[in-house]
Amino acid sequence: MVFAPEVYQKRRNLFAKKMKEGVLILPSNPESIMSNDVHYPYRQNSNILYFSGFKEPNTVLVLEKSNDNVKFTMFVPPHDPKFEIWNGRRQGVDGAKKNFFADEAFSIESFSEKLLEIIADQNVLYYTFGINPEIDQLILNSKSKLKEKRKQFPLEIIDPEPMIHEMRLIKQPEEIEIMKKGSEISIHAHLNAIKMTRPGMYEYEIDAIYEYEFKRHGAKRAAYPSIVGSGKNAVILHYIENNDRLEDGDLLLVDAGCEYNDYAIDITRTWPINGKFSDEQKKIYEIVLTVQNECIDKCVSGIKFGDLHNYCVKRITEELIKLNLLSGDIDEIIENEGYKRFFMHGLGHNLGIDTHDVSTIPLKERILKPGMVVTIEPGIYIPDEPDIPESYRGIGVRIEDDILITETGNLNLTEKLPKSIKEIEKLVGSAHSATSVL
Ligand SMILES: [Mn+2]
Repeated sequence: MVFAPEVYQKRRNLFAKKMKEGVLILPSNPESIMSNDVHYPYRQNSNILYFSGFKEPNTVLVLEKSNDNVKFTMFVPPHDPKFEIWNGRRQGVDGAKKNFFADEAFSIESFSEKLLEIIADQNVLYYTFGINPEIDQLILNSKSKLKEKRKQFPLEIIDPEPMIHEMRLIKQPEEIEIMKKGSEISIHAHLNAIKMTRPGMYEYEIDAIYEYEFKRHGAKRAAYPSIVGSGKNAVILHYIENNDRLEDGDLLLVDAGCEYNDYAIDITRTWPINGKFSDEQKKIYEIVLTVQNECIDKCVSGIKFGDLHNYCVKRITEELIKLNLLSGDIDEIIENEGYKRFFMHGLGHNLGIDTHDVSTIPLKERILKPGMVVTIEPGIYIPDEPDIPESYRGIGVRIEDDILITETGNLNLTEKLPKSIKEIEKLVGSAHSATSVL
């Protein structure tokens, strides 16, 4: 558990205040198989993390509200000495009550039977379909079972995610503290990767530096597979093969951040593998850096994020026209989305328990408010195509920082990671040893 149980209790009570009389059911993510009897490392559903901090799979949380009474019930994997010898300790029903403040707790094995009691004659069920197919099916099946017992299936089913996401959108001080620590760890990993970069290394070696630094400092894992794209791979937005050799003269783009105490960090830096930007690389890098800094300055409370995105599009388009990579009337290029050949993603996204946090909230429509954490990540990706001057082909640059909106402006959580051309050129390859020789 990342926070004291009272913190989660407060969040549940706040949700209960906003809900109609009825019941909220939150299922855990299913486990997934990597190979035969080996599972992928388990990651709990983000809403369960938010409302309980409980990390075990095969869990269901239930929050009932009636006559302004709130009851919190947990269904958890039961104690099982044999299982626990092989696979580790469980909280069990007693742990759920004692450590997680459940008013009632049961073995998950009794969920299908108890489910009928829980939803019978409730007017409203808050439930998100599509997270856990097994629980989806139990809920759907309960309709006819309740009918047989002459009980009523909930009249209204409401997806609770938009309500939960509104809560998760605004980070509380204790969450910000965690994100600051996660930022420090991620910054440290980037710094080491930049310092250790030398031509002839492989992308996976860089990837390994992040993995090592994240885990060494207590982060559970990378928040998402690290994108380590050298040369032309940098223009593939979600490149995660990370297999190629780092060539002298190319750029390296790394988009990587850790998951620390359940919260994601998301940082991108781009640097020259040999420590010196070419003229063309420098021109593209300067545009992205200038526009990114401008956008960060403007990323404050009261601004609509979509307007900031549009500003970014306009500035990038303007600069690409100056470089003759785009030609024609700026308004027409924007109208026809001609800029998308070089900048095809959004300016940023919400950040929190998920890397692309609170996905039911379209950030572009939102007015920024204190407590929100968003990424600012413009990029320019030049395709390897015959009509582009050869020296520009395959250049990909993205620079990304994580910005906390405050009452008075903003706080760049990842500001300490250098990004000016001068600083970057000084850092690259400055570590004494690159890699060990096998
Ligand atoms: Mn991002």
